Amino acid sequence: MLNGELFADDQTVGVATRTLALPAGAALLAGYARETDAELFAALSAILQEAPLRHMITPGGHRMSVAMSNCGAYGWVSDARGYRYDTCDPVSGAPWPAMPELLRTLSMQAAQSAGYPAFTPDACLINRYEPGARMSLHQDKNERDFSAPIVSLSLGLTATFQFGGLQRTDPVKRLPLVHGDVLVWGGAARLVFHGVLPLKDGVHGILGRQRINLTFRSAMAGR
Ligand code: MD3
Ligand code: FE
Repeated sequence: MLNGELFADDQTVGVATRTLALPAGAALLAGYARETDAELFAALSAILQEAPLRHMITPGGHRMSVAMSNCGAYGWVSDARGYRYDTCDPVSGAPWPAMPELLRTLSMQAAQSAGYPAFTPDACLINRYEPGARMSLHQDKNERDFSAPIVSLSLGLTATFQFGGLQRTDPVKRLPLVHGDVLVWGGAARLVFHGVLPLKDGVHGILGRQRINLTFRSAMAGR
């Protein structure tokens, strides 16, 4: 194919086309995790048995449509008191499950390929989208050190990701995120506004009617 790859679902979008849309500091590793998807899914299932997905409540009192959990030394949590990173799962009171070596290594190797060789994650946020779930435009600012990139891994159904600039009102671009894609957001791209449009219904061969996104973060470095 002249401009990229044929995806398992109905979509054909070239890697070159998707890469062109990205801001400086961001990198797309298209299909990077595809060949390890079965192992990744097994690792994920074990984590979610220990720390089940739940719909967190925003400080404003809204139930998030995305269900979340975490692994690693720190987990991102939201409740009436605000957004923060915590060592323990508020549901069980226990520490978040450890980050499996497979996930840690994958995120570090992806960061290295994208030009961030010093990246070491201490947090992994797990986002589960069912049809209709969405994430409104936001910046990720709860981490201590914005010089560290965020590495994201998409599994399951394709989502439409959108990203803009450093102001909420800046124009946005859209980018399909496909099963196995890894994106690295560092440098000037680290603080851009971004979100995910409502997930379209569909069935994925491994994950069924859902999309799971993992974001690897250096959240509390220095603590
Ligand atoms: C660009 N997650 O968890 S992943 C989030 O698909 C989040 O679940 C989305 O936004 C999802 O905070 C998007 C891609 C991503 C993640 C973090 C970023 C893009 C980013 C941080 C800064 C800039
Ligand atoms: Fe985000």
